[in-house]
Parts: sequence; C-alpha cells; structure tokens
Amino acid sequence: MAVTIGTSERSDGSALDTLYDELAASNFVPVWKYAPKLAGREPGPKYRPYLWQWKTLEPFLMRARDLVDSASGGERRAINQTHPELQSTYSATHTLATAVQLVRAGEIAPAHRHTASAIRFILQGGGQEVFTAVEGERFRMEDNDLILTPHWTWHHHVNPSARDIIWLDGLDFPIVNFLRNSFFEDYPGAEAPTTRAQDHTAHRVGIVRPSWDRLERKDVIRYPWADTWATLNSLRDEPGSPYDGVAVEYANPHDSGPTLPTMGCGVQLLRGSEQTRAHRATSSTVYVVLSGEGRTVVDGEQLDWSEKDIFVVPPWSWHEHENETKGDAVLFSITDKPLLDILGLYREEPLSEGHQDVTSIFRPGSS
Ligand code: GTQ
Ligand code: FE2
Repeated sequence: MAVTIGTSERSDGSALDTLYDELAASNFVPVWKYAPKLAGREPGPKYRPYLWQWKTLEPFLMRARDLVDSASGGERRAINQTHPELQSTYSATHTLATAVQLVRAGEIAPAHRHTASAIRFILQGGGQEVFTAVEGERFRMEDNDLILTPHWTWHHHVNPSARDIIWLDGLDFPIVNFLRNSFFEDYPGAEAPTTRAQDHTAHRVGIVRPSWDRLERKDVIRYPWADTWATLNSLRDEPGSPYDGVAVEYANPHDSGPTLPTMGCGVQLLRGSEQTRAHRATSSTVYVVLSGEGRTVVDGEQLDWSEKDIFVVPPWSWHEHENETKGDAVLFSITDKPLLDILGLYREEPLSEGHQDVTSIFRPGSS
C-alpha cells in the first residue's frame, strides 16, 4: 500500500513501517517524512528573547575580580551571557556570544590569538596608559570606545592604571564552532611585541591617508566614542529610522562595509519618550544599554531595561523599543546581519499594525 507524499499519514500495511525501520537502521531518512525538519517554512528552531540585568552581573564580576587571577588562572576574567536555550553554544544568540571582562588595576591579560573574531565595547575605561594590543599596535580603551580584534590577530590587554577596567566582549565563536573552524594559540610570553607606532591605523582610516600604504581588512580599528557621539548627536533632529530611532552603524573603513564580516556594530539614540514601530528580521541582535531606561517588546514579551543591561532579540521576532524617560536612551548593538547579507539570506518586514500587544513581562533570571 502506498503513502501520499506530503502527508504524515501512515500506511495501514506493515511493509512501509518495516521500510522506515530498516532505513533508520542503515542511517537513512525518508525525505518525504522529514521534509519540514530538513527545510523549515519559517526560521527555527525558535528561542525566546532574554535579558541579563547589570545589577545581577556586577556583583558576580566583583567576586570574580577577587577570586580569579587573569594571568595565572583562566585566560580571561570574563563572564559570558549564556542564553538558557543556547547552552550548547555558550552564547547569547545562536551566532553571537558576549561576555563582560574585567582587568584589574596593574594587571595584564596575556597574549593569544584565535580564529574567532572579537569586538570590545568599553564600559569602564581608563586613561592614556590603558590599552589593548592587537597585532603589534596599542589601542587606548576609553569609555564607550569600540575596538575590533579581527580573527587570528595576536592580542593582550594591559591595565597599568590604578582603576579596574571593564568592557563588553562580542565574539563570533558560535559561527566559527558551527563551521568546525576553531584554532587557538597562546603567545609565548604575556605580551606580544609592539611593532607599530601609537595611532598607526588611526592615520590610515581617514580621508587623508598615506599614498603608499593601504589599510587591510585585518587592520584593527578603534572607533573613539567622541567621534561616534558627535555623529549621533548631530542627527538627533532628523526623523531617523521608524524601527530604530536615530541609528548609526560602525563601518569598516577598509571597504565601507560592515564592522566585521560576521558582526555588525551600531549605536542608536532613542530620544525622550520615543517609541519605535515593530518589525522583524532574520538576523539576531544583542543590545547593551549605554544610558536611559525603557522597554523592548519582543514577540509580545516586554523586556524592561536600564543602564548596562544586556538583552537579545532572536531571529524573525517582532520587536519595538520605547524610551520611557524624558532624556536620551542610548543602545549599543551587535548583529549577525553581515553574514546573512554575504549569503543573500537577509530578510526583514514591518508589522503592519505598527505595534504589538504586550502578552507577558520578562522576569530577569527566569528561563
Ligand atoms: O579578551 O581575548 O570574552 O579570547 C572570550 C575569549 C574574551 C579576549 C572573551 C577571549 C577574550
Ligand atoms: Fe581573545
């Protein structure tokens, strides 16, 4: 007896069941039965939005500060945001990982390199003497600076100041691990040598640049906050994006394309009481609240946020933001959109009603 392809109807004869059993025993799968699992109609498997509160994270970071030595203990004193539904990849979204790292006054986080790329967004920076060294060049780490660590570049972090420094790491290791392409190497010694002058790259990223020397993709870019804020602030009277408010992205000066091939970084300003319209996209995004208080509604679930909270919008999830204060709210974000663009997969669409109904309130610390 035959079975109709495209239905899950089983034959009443036992011959088909026997076929399924024998296929399974030989590690074959009948595509007519499993098609929706092989190629879903909508992005999946789905996972929920999530939020980590700074008020929960900070005390843990301070305990790690006292208990963990970054030079001899773990490689890095960093606390990773692991989504309860993504425990197998140790990540905030299925493609992006974040961690909050602390380097104590007087400490060095030793040099290494890996095929995963990283970005650092500085939450509590230091003065002139504090730096991350990448591929032989030193980059100052001041409040709200963004610094790239392209893949396979040697890097170490040095804090000779009297104050601890704290930043957000963004990493693409879920992608690299999915591709089974991870390599990691320790440098023989805590610090890799300095081979470039301070601001070597800074003098090659602008509209005036040396005629004999070109920037390369692997060159390390530091985006000083003063420049980013000046641009953002100058745009505050423009309409902005209906979905994101006044949003800017960090271009890679090498080709004016995305920040890195796997991670695009941006900052958005939600003006006093601004509420954006809902849309959804196939990318996933991690947000860090730089200032202000408000809420983001994701698939009907309301995430209330305040300064330094970290939250996730999963792929193909309706989302809209609201600044609930009279002053500015500023969000930094990392998205996997660049990778989807390379593959031609990226899609987005607006919610025709504009806004969602709130059906639940996210409780921090819950799974
Ligand atoms: O600072 O080099 O959060 O290699 C995870 C892996 C930070 C780093 C992390 C790393 C680093
Ligand atoms: Fe690293």
